[in-house]
Amino acid sequence: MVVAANPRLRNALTLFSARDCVVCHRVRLVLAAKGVTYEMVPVDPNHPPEDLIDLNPFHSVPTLVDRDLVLYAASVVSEYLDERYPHPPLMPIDPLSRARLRLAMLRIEHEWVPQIQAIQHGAKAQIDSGRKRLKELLLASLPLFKASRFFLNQEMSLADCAMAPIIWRLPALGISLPKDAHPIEDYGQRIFRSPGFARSLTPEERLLAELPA
Ligand SMILES: N[C@@H](CCC(=O)N[C@@H](CS)C(=O)NCC(=O)O)C(=O)O
Repeated sequence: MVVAANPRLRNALTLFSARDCVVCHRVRLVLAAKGVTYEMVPVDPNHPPEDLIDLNPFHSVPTLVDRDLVLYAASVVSEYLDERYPHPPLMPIDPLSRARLRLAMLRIEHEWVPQIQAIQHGAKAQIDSGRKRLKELLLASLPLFKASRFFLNQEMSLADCAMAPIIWRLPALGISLPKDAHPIEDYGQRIFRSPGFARSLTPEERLLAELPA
């Protein structure tokens, strides 16, 4: 392992992150919600740097280095951060609610994020089907956005850290929602207004939508 020898990783906490990536944004939002200071190493995921190749067998971002610990996969990194920095807690305490939120995050990861990646990197047919599917997923979830202040929970949670970066990107992804889907926009505004959200954005991501005044 090359952590100790790498001068880039002298800081206690380092995050290898793309400049515009919905999955990296998820982890940056957790860090921002916790008020944790860290160093971001910007990565072009198509050309991962040597140190990331040494540290992570998948060469993927986000990758977190906390002294000798190297973590990858946004779900693993997010849950670690929530345990390592307990305040404010981003998971409820009862097992049922925790399980529901974990399942929601799994579905976001496996059903929603691939649509975004298709829209951002796919050919015309993939872009069109990605937009259609993402809109369907959003509209099918409308009752959940109406049901509570945050996603499936009354307090902000790790699931919001996975969901809000998607909602932030909707204008840039070319997805507009009908008027009766305003609870989704209202939900977005609630999260975008938190000071942590502004801090979670890279300069590139800041250009994708407008922060509320
Ligand atoms: N399952 C991974 C996926 C993250 C992901 O898709 N990252 C992209 C950038 S947005 C990436 O690193 N792609 C390059 C690769 O996987 O080699 C996670 O949860 O962290």
